[in-house]
Amino acid sequence: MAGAVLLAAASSAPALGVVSQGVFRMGADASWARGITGAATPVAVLDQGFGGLAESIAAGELPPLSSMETRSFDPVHGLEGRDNLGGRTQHGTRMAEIVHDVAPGARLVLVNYDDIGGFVRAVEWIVASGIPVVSHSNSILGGPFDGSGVLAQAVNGAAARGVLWVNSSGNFGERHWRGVPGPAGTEIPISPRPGETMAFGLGWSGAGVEAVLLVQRLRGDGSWAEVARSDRSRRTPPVAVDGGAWRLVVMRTAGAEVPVDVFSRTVGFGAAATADGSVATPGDALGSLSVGAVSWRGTAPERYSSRGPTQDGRPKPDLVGPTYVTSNRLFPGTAGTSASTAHVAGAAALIRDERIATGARSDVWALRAEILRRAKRLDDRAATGAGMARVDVVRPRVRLVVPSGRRPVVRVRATDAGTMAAVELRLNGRVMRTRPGPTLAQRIWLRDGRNRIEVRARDLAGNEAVVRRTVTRR
Ligand SMILES: [Ca+2]
Ligand SMILES: [Ca+2]
Repeated sequence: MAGAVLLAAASSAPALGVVSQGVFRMGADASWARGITGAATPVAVLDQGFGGLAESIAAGELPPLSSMETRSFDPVHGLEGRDNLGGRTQHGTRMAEIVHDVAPGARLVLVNYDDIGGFVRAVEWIVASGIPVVSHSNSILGGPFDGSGVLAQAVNGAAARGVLWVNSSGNFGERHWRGVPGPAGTEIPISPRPGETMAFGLGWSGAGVEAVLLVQRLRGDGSWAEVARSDRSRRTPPVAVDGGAWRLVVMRTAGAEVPVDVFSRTVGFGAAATADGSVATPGDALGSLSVGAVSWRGTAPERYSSRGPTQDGRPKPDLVGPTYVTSNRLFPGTAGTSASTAHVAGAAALIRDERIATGARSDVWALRAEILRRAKRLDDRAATGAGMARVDVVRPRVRLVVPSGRRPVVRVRATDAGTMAAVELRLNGRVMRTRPGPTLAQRIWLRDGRNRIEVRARDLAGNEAVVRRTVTRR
């Protein structure tokens, strides 16, 4: 009978979820091996909407609703919310799935908001609830982008009260323009596709300066008609494109000549785009741990990944996280700095738990410093900051066996608490064999005298062990 009950329970249990490749890239599994899963660190996933939540839970990609907490600051659409363009969205659900993949023991608190007012109320609620880590993968395109805007101040306030705020730097590397517009206006060419919905924002630093952004469409008579313009929030409403030729005009209407940043939610700026300074807000906040994007397979930052400096000259992002991952098999290839941010928030929960377990300080500044210290340095520091986020910073252990004789079969076995990437065998400086995974066996021909054998073993988090041995044959 017990067997039958067990069988019934197993067949009605949710299917096992898929785990993001970014988990292994960061070496989160090395923490799991020590029993660290984030159980001591609740994580708030703050987003605009959590569509598809029930389906995700049913698929085993999120815990049951009874073991999560939810809170909505969208009075119209509730937790389901709407995205920046007013559409239905599953964005928050994807982000929660990633945090859950990285830190499966962390209690998830799903919080959504509709706009700036809702964002500020959500931040206050998160701080009052004592949640130590926030994953926020969104940007607002109305500036300033110098860390002094309303959202940035809310984030700074949360950080000052003990919250590690992890924020996407944004996907605006090719959707950002910077220039000094005159009172007559400066044109920014755009080529939207029919069916696309556009939205834009702009920002500047400096008291007394005012600027406006116009969205214009070409008329049949060759003149330009205004379709939309930025409002006091320094954003345009969404504009649906039904064909035709379009352009933007950015115009300074008051104050000194200062650089103005223009951001686009969807259409790219092509050759007119400026990658530098493409961090929107609140990724610009001093109190934000801002995250750029690198494919989990590589080390080069994605072209779209926003990079600093901020309008006031500070470097951002602070680090990068893995992206283009699958955290739910129905949605392969979740991309952008969004996915990277959720990975880093999950990693923060694991690292905080480790610090608690070892009696180390677990406050926001100690935690932030350790996350940055553990990052794997990459090229292009302007786009990658301290480097690729990782949990595992321990090198693999390597066992190398070289039997006697002139033509021995050399055996290598690497062990690691994380996941092994590859082992490589060199003889007298030449690569003899490279194998994915932890083991390698290779017959080698030894020459008279001294032979140098070298093994390199690398885990997926990029920690490399090098073992060298000299063998002499006569
Ligand atoms: Ca998953
Ligand atoms: Ca390792």
